[in-house]
Amino acid sequence: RGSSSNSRGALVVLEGLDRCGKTTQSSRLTQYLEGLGHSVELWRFPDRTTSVGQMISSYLSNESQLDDHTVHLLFSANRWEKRSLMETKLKGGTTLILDRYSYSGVAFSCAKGLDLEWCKAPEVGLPAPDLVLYLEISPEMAAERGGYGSERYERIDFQNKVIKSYQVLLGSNWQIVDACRPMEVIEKELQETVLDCVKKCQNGAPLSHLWS
Ligand code: FDM
Repeated sequence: RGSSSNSRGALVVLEGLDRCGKTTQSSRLTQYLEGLGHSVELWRFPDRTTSVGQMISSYLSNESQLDDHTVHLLFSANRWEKRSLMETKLKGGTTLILDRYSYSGVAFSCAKGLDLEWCKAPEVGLPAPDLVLYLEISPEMAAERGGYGSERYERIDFQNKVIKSYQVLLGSNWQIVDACRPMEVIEKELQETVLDCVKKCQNGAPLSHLWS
């Protein structure tokens, strides 16, 4: 597949508030691309399977307490420990669909009051996504979808702060997707956008690094 010698997989990130539909949409998107014969993998951050990921997981479920800065750096370390595999996969032609990435890292920590530039710094040098799909929904509507669970950040007041910090991060490779619409409508829209992006990367669009 792909005509250019610089052909590679695309790095596509789904972002948004808790319960915006990211997880459903990212797995449907993966199935869609697989169905078209593309090499594609679905990853999620935090990756709770590593030892760093287990520390994060116990923090999120309130089983442990950590300083805000410390947990921020753990989330970042959890991406760095996957960096080399991420780049290998992309160079090998596999498209990666990521359920959350550095934008969650910065948005959630800033919502706690940490400094924006401080939060962005440890992410510098990670592979930059070719496309960020931001699934936009109000915290109230998200909460109605079966209600928030018991994890640390699942509160409406906090989610409102997260929205504000996401807005600061918005860049030219972002697509804002109205996530209040029926699942199938959103799915169709994402398919078209992502397919375009996959083709660009097959044609050799260079991979860049954060924060670009
Ligand atoms: N989260 C996620 C962060 O605070 N920082 C990060 O870097 C990442 C990737 O962890 F509330 C938050 C966002 C969410 C929580 O995410 C767990 P999932 O998608 O529910 O596993």
